[in-house]
Amino acid sequence: MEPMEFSHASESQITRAIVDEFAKEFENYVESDVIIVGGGPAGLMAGKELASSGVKVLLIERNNYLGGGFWLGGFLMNKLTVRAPAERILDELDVPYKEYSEGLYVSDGPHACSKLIAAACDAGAKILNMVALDDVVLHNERVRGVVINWTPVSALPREIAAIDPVSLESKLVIDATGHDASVVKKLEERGLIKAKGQGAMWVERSENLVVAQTSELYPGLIVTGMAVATAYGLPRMGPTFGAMLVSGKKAAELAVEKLKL
Ligand code: 48F
Repeated sequence: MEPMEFSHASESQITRAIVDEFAKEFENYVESDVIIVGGGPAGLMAGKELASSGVKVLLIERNNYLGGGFWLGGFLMNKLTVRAPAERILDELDVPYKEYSEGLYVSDGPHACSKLIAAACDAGAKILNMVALDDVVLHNERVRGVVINWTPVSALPREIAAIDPVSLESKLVIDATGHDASVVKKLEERGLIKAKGQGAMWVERSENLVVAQTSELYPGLIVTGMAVATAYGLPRMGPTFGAMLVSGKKAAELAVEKLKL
């Protein structure tokens, strides 16, 4: 490699670049069309589809990394499965896969996950990671946004970190928090809905039902992915991800329809 010298930038310029750009973007996304809570396969897929349709969409993820359970597939083995016809979504994302048996496809978790993250970002979905849902904004029996705090703050006991969160407004919120169904639980705490909790493993039943029941659970709140199973009492499905991708797509389609009303 040729000898090279990096361009000049002082320490203060680097700090200013980060602060300026973050502040501008954060201010812009204080109001969005859709806020997605949770950056696993369902949330990322919904984010990609919404951004591709021109919707202003912000995705909040409490971890530093995006992707949820999509990185590792099953049993720490870096392989994930999808069943037909969800391999078509892997095609759309340009993810390589192998047909293991008729209608059952296997792919590498890191490859599939990084392609999905890149697709959501390329489409224009904005991401706030290390940010956790603290509560929902609720006006006149409709979800109007989310209350958030930095994950390190929300992870500390209240007695040593009494730091108030901030609120972000949106026309719709999507709960894509997986098994936790964190947004749904905030409504349940107030007695507004009753989450049924997940049933035991039954992959064939679960995948179809999760997609079928991806819906607006409460005015202003759409559920997708495994949060659907927790909300509606559906069986678990384990390390197969077709329903997560298809449910994320369906959640985005529902949101686009509702934004038109
Ligand atoms: O768990 P996760 O991957 O949910 P999903 O998209 O997919 C489920 C599958 O991974 C798998 C399965 C079937 O294939 O059974 O488990 O439904 O991703 C959920 C994301 O939401 C984040 C969490 O860190 C993860 O990345 N999350 C959960 N609670 C919060 C949150 C919260 N309160 N605030 C912000 N992010």
